[in-house]
Amino acid sequence: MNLVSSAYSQALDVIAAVEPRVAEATRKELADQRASLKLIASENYASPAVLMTMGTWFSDKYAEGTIGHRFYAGCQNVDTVEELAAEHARELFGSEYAYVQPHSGIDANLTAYWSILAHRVEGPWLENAGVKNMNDLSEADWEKLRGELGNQRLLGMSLDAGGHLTHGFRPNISGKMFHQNQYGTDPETGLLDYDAVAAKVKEFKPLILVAGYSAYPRRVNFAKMREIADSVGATLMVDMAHFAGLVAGKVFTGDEDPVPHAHVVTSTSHKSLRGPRGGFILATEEYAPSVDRGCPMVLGGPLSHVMAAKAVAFAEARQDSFRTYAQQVADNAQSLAEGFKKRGARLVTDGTDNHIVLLDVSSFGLTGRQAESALLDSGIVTNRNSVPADPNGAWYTSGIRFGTPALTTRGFGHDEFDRVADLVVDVLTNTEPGTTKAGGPSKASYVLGDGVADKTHAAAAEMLAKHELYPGLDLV
Ligand code: DSN
Repeated sequence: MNLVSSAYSQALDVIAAVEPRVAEATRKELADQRASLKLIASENYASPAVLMTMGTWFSDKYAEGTIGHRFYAGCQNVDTVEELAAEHARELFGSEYAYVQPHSGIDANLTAYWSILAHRVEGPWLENAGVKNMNDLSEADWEKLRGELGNQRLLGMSLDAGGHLTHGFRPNISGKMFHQNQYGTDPETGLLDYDAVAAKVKEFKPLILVAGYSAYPRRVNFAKMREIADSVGATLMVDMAHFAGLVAGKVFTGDEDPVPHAHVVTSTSHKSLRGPRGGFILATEEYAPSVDRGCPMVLGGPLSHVMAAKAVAFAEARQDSFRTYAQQVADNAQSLAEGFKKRGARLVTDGTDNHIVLLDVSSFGLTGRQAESALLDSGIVTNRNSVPADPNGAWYTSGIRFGTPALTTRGFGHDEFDRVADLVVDVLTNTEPGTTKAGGPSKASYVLGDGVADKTHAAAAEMLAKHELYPGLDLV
């Protein structure tokens, strides 16, 4: 038995001795992940080295504060791994500063927002009031400052155009703490219209312009977005959570690389970047001191075991093989999109040039919810997603979002993604909308044709068998 098999088998025995049901669910999760076509655009498979780094005693250590300046004693080893993660991130992305403490993408965005507010609003306030620290402000000044912080303008991409809910959408705190507004995409092409964004920025005059997306299947010109932000003195913040792997792998370079153009860049580490579940922030030197205040300003104590795993993942992403992987992710998305188009399916923006393909399933007479469920029954794991001006709203939706990072990690190539398109189209063609219990039209229920799920499972299993997840990992 190889080292990884033996390490995990023994670890599961240790867990089973305390709570066997957790050990069993963990084994089953591996089996389930191995047995399905994972096409969720925000998921991937981290390496055993990354996964194992998360399972250590670093989890037991409190380390609030920053490298070398902790609120707890005994953080010398946490300092080592946090500095390694930050150093690898700086080198990987060519950024002036990296902050690796955020626990998730939402935490990274919230930390970035407060850091920008601290830099742009609180800093000048303190200077005007002639005090060094917020705690030294008078009660009256405090009151006024609170009002100003809470009334800043934020402009981001709208959710149904592909933006993320943390970009000012109402159910998220960003939509409540800011005076927010959104830019969309061209109603005809579904593409970003930079002139329209520029006009909206001139009219709305945001303090923060957010670029980045979680469901837009195209590249963004960040040099143009910076020009637009500069036209009103806004801070450009780019959320690259989805495409960080394509930036790290040098698929997005020049104007498409956000790091040289944005003041602040936020990200997750677990999507196309293939690291542990977590977040991080890159920034210019100018913003670094306020981002560095993330914990305890916004964040709870850093997860030292995850920061250690970020260091391992970023080291992996600095290897040449990661560039090959990232290019394959983009090439496979092209193959998937072409595969859909040649079978008559409708795509938002008519294609892709990143890792996302957004299929408009209304052409199959289905809602996103119905399509997502029918695909899941057939062993194809995706998620439903709004399309621009979606008549079915954000819950039922009219779209299915596909992503190539996970199956590319398993070794799927061009022809296999064409076959995936074939299977998806076959399932959706053979799915009919169902009815409610009372017999009326339903946006959720569906009827899958006889034998379709079994046939698709069998075809998927054949492909998956050629590309085992974690080859050589055999649990005993
Ligand atoms: N959950 C991530 C995604 O699926 O895109 C965003 O938070």
